[in-house]
Amino acid sequence: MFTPDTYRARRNRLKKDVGSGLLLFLGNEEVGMNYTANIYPFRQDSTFLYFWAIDQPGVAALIDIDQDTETLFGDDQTVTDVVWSGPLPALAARCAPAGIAAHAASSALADRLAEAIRQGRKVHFLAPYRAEHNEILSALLGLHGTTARASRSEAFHKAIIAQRSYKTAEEVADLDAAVNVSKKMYAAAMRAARPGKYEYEIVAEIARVALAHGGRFSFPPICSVHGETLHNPYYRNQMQAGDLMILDSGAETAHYNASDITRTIPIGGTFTAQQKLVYEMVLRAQLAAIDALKPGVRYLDVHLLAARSFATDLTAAGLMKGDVDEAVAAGAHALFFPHGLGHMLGMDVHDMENLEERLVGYRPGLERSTQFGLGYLRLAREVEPGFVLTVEPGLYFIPALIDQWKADGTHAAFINFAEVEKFRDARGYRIEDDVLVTEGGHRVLGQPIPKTVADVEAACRS
Ligand SMILES: [Mn+2]
Repeated sequence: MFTPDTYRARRNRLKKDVGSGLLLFLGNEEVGMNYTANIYPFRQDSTFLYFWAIDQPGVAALIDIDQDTETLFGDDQTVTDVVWSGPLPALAARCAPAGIAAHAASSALADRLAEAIRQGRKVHFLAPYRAEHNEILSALLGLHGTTARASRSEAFHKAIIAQRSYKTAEEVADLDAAVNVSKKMYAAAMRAARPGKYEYEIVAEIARVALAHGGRFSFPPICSVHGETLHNPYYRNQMQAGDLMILDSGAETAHYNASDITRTIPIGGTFTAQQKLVYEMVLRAQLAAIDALKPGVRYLDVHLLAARSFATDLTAAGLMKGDVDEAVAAGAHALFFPHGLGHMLGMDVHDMENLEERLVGYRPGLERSTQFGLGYLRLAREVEPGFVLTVEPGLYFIPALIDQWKADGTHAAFINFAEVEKFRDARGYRIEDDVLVTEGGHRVLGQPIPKTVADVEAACRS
């Protein structure tokens, strides 16, 4: 996607920001699903792609900041590899796209690291999110009595976050492209979501669109008429007229950028009066939250703005009572809105989550809340131009949670449980778009995807 100069500049900035020592990057390996040769779809680590541009398993890279060297480690294929997997460029050729100066056999990495450790030099590495990386790091670095996660380099994490948080014009263009694939996915889903169909038939429709654009899903879609279950990749419910389907899905482009979009779709093409009432509360909260986005605004405050919008509307509808600000401060709205407003988006659908949300979405002096609901907010810090994030408020009627709060009297001063009972079977509603923070404010990425009641109903009937 980029020229070798871009990758060199990214690595040079990294060296400058971390300052000294060695930077170790592990590419991802193939992982067996039920036996070694039957693998999960291979996905390279996003940080590895960002700095080294190599989308194949079996490679690692090392930067020696003090000696100003960069080395790619890997092995050329054997003839047997070629028989099964076809020919790949030699390791030397794989260095070219990212302008990597030197390469060596995989076996040389352990020696290089052992020498650095003997000399008492600092080897920076990232917290592993795969079990095999934990093992590889332990073996390479001789981590005794500690996990690789515990001894990861926070300085390395921070230096990567300092680059990946700010999307360049080229990256934004690719994120726009990802949302435009989503637009087609949602057009297909809204056309196909008819009474009598199964959820998996909708997933099949959107998979076809994602694959037909040379990419794939950016995460396993949530597609459910039980949207009140927040993560629900079940797909086996048959949809009935009057049901409401939450579809939360995304496309990954051929250049590894993700979209993450949610729409709530009436099965049969028309929202009932109660569904329309709740849906429009979510739409109002989402539009207000998007409208508030500009440089310097804390995303925590945008989350709370959405929460106040919900509390205001739910109070007007009789489901909540008392003072709106007090209700939100207490967290009473989380009975209906138990998750965060959104998260960073980029090459990862929860961008850089492996580098620790505390470092990506929070900062010293702004720590994560322990309150139910607010504690799930992944992004709270001030947003800046170049940030791409999701805005995804939702309202949910979760019978188990309603029953527990009612039995315990939780926030009884703010919740009108008798009225909530009338919405017991109203299920889940969420609307999500992807937004770029700009110097002047914000821009919703991609071409618009239907989200007013009238536009969604029209798309479902087309
Ligand atoms: Mn999301």
